Amino acid sequence: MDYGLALRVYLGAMLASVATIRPHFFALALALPLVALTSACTSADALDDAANRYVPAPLPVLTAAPLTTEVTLNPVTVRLAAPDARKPTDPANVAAMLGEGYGETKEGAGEGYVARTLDGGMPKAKGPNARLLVRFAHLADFQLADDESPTRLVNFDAPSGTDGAFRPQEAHECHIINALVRTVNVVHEKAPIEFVVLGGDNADNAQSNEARWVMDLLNGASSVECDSAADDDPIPGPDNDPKDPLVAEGLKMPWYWVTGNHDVLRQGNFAVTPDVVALSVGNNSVAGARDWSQAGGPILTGEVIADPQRRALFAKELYAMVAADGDGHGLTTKEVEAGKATYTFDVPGTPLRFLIVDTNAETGGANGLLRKDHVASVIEPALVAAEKDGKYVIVASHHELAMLGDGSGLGGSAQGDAVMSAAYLEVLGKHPNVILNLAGHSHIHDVHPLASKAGHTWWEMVTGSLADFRHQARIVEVWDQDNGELMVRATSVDYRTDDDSVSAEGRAISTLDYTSGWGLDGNGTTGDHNVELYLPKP
Ligand SMILES: [Ca+2]
Ligand SMILES: [Ca+2]
Ligand SMILES: [Ca+2]
Ligand SMILES: [Ca+2]
Repeated sequence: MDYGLALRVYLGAMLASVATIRPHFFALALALPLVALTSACTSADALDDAANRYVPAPLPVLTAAPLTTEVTLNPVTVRLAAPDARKPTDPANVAAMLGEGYGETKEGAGEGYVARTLDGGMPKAKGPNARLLVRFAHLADFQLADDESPTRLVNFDAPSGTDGAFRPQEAHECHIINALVRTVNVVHEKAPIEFVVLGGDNADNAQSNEARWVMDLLNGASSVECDSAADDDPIPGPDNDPKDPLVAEGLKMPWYWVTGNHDVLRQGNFAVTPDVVALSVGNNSVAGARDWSQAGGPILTGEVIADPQRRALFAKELYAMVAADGDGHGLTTKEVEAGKATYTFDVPGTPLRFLIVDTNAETGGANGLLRKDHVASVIEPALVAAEKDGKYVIVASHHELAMLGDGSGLGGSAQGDAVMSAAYLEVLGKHPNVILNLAGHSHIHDVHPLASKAGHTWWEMVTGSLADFRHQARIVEVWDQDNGELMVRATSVDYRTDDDSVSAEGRAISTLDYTSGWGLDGNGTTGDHNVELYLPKP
């Protein structure tokens, strides 16, 4: 059966209406056969003995990680105007296209900063005592996937609306995240990065093993193996394929949790229910998952080997996992019990306070959902307290302001108590101390001003994803210009692949996806990536 065709016929109109959320949109067909999927899981003896798995070797110490202001990395072959017809779900197509030169990148000139002011004028000259308040990294949308999971929907992958159902590089994301961590650590050595703020969609499919892998990669671990059920080894030997374990270097600074729709919803769209939990630990793939027992990991439907570690997580269970990990990454029992990862933290020695807002609709749907009670009882009091305490507020959430909705849309249902984008703009805009909104979700670097009716204007910055080419993080600095203004400087950075063949292969394959029109160029346009954003001091 052609699931993609069936899907397009079945939900064609809906496809058109939500195409703007394509990285998050793929799970359309789950409406189909949920109940039939909940068969019993196979016995644990189908899993390999952990003692037989490889012991990975640590990567050599990385010595340099230039920012994109110094050097850019660009695809050699670009054919965005004419998407290639060869589906990247077929490993033979990927191999053929790599052979034709797709996937190659070359270094280009660095790209300087674009200065942007709220009124379009020139920024004022800084004073003699301009001061850096904070330097942090924003890492958005890893979408780290258990690509062998029976809840995957690979057969729905298609250009445009459902192109997030499968990424040919998704198996490599584990090694890509480690490469990114390695890169951020070297950038940090040159100029300290105080902490990392995640962008949400850290995991792809609300699974327990995905969340564990994300945390192990960020924390550091002697072995992380993003390989569920059977221990696969598509290229025999250690350290040479995406299903091999790696030594996770771990970030040299604390990191703060932000929740995305893919962290708490099946495939980013569908509420976790007991049926979904049963399906996640079951052995039946209806819409396609990768089979890494075969060369190149072709797509399999039907019986797969079950793995109890794939269990889908309810939001409270996920937050309990995060809160129990290391320093809790911003979460405490309060957020766990509330089932909402909304919290604040201050940057010591500065007037900066972060307000992390959980914008996810646990009732389903990829768009953001804020409920009146959460705004009135948690968000608004946090804003009032910050103003009283003389703090400048950076609001970080997965969804940008324009991506809030009423909970409807694929997999969701309209909620009567939703605070829509226009209303939330006024909630934030009542407080002149709000200086920056920070978001992910759209997989493209984007920067724009926000203006409330109350007369407050500030910046919103969206960071592209680490799942898709160009796989860039942002390094963000906030400066007091000593002239009555603040300046937010954002610098994109590509992950380094030195001595790391698996993450290099991941980039090549994702570039191929990009060149064939099956993905996005997450770089936005000039003025959206390397930027200096000026605004008056509150
Ligand atoms: Ca795709
Ligand atoms: Ca496996
Ligand atoms: Ca393996
Ligand atoms: Ca191997």
